[in-house]
Amino acid sequence: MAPELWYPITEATSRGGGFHSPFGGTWPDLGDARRWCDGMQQIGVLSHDDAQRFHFWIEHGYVSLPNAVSHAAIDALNEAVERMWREPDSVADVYAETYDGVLRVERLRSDIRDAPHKVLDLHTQLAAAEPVVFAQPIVHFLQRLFLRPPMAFQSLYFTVGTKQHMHQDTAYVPVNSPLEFAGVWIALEDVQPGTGELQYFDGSHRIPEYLFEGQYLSKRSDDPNDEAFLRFVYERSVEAGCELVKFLPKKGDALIWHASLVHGGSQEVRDGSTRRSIVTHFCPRDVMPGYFRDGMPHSAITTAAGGAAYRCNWRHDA
Ligand SMILES: O=C(O)CCC(=O)C(=O)O
Repeated sequence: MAPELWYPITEATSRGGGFHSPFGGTWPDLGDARRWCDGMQQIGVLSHDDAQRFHFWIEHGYVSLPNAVSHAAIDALNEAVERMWREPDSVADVYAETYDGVLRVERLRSDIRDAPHKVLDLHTQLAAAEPVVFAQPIVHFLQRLFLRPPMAFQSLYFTVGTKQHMHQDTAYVPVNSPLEFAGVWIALEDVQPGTGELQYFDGSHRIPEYLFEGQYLSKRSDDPNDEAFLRFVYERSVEAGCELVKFLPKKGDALIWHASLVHGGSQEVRDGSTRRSIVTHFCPRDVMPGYFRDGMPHSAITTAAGGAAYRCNWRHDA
């Protein structure tokens, strides 16, 4: 008689393991991510501390890395930025986004300093930004998140609080794999309450997705209307019971967040207060920022962090 080869699987180990989102993501976005995390620790791809951080990321949508960047590196960057404001022509290609009612991208000028602004892409323009943006603990985490080399592609330097509404970066930071990127926020001074501190909804990377035009995670850059999106992500985060957390880091601390984490700048900004910080978006080297699409001119991709990472930026002048 033929042996009975069929047997029922009563306790499936895998639950299918697909991504939470139809747009994919990084491995912690897999339904089975905790198994991957434990397995990668067992074979030495992740250390005990790495695995702890990823278990936290899977649930909360961010990690904080205390003392990720040395004070010496930050002082050098802050000094280089001061020099840049004094002599804007000494830096080849620095642009700032200004928003006095109308949003503009302009070549850096000293008078922009006193108006609301974000300085763009210092990660490619100032040598002093390299040891900050590509600090080892940050690159280490991103390599393990992407499981390939990270590439810095869009950075913003802030002197004062942004008062930016609570949002998900997916709307404004298009890449050709829409959930394969992360935001890295580095404190360039101790952040005090009342300075427009960064805030985020803990766990909001898992709220339902808002689709622009019924199909995209990112908003068209020529569409000024994002009110419905902003209301949606705020209300869904509150409904999901996500706690609103204010980030009060010390100089050198970093926060890395999931592309879908709802975050923004607190609206309370004391007159004259500063909150020096730099935010950089990173994707894997083989993923392309939106500005590489459709034949847009872009700057070259170059290696950083001794070959452990890459960088690129949008060529505003092209
Ligand atoms: O630093 C802030 O206040 C907000 C930054 C932010 O929301 C972003 O860069 O996406």
